[in-house]
Amino acid sequence: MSMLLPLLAAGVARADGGQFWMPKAASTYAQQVDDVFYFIYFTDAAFFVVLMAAMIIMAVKYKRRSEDDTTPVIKGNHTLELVWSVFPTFLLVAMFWLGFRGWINMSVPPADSMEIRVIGQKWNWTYQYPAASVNGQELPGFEVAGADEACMQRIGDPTRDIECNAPIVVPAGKPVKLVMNSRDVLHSFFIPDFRAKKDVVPGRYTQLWFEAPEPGEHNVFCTEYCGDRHGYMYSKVKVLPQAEFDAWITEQREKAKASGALTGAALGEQLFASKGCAGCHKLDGSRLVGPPLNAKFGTQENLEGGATVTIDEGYLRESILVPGAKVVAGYPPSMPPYQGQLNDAQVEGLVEYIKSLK
Ligand code: HEC
Ligand SMILES: [Cu+2]
Repeated sequence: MSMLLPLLAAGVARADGGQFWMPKAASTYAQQVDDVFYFIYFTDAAFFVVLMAAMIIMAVKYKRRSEDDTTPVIKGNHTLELVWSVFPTFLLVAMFWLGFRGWINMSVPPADSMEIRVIGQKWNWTYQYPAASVNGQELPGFEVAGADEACMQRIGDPTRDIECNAPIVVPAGKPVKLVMNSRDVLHSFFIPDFRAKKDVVPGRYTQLWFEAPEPGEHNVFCTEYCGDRHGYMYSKVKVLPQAEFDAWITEQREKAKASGALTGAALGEQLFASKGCAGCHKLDGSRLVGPPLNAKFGTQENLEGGATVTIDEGYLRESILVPGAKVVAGYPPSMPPYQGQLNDAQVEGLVEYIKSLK
């Protein structure tokens, strides 16, 4: 009977509004993930009960009773074989269908998503918000640096509050797309309540999107073991009502403007001039030594050798660090590699700057 306990537990409510197996479902696609989980879970549970019962009944019923008990010769049963092949096929197709539907939904961010950059680093998260023009005023982007230094210094101190890391703040009822990369090793961004998880990889950009219909707070964990303080890569998603979010983000942008520190696209703009890019690339659509870089993001590029690529964050990064890897058709491979010349924050800034060019 104790075998059945976890099965019964599936219906037990938790304090956070979730159920025994799953925390509260707090994103638009979370229910679809749970549907697949519970469908597979109860299918397995039902088969488990039927199979174990059949095994026990048959073991008792057909036990060899005497020395001269003989085994009957059975030549197969087409009806039975068809039933046990066809019936599970339908179950598997249903599992595939539920899973595939949810997966497609999770993989494709809606076109009107708000974009936030997430940078993983031993051992905190950094969130970068884009610049915007508010009431005709140009306000810069800003960064919510993952960890409070003084707090992190006390790591290992048992009285320390674990919440050193600043939360990622997002609006309720609006799709948010995270464009993520790592500055060092593999990390993974996981929001259990949203059923959202994606690896955060050095040298590559990965995407994750979600929409949280209700305001609230949810845990963020790193789920890729990344060193001895991996467990401290803990943060929160703070979902605010749209109006509160707007007030928050404008305040942060105004602070960034007042402080004048360059991050993201603004840093990229400054580097574009200071690192010699402007000597070979124009931003008005015309050709210089290299191709113009405005209005390029998201378009297709023809490469030397006949291939084409979509210009995305990964391609831009590679074109800056190792230009020889993919050479644009009709241009000489004359761009110097910037690998080792620019740090990650600088490359990220240049990528954001090129993305922003119309
Ligand atoms: C000496 C000239 C030169 C300098 C300096 C230079 N580039 Fe380039 N760049 C080129 C040429 C030529 C190409 C096209 C051939 C190729 O793909 O390597 C190119 C290609 C690119 C591409 C791919 C463009 C596309 O349309 O696919 C990007 C992005 C880029 N450069 C960014 C930069 C950035 C950012 C800098 C400064 C950090 C820079 N470049 C500095 C000459 C230069
Ligand atoms: Cu990590």
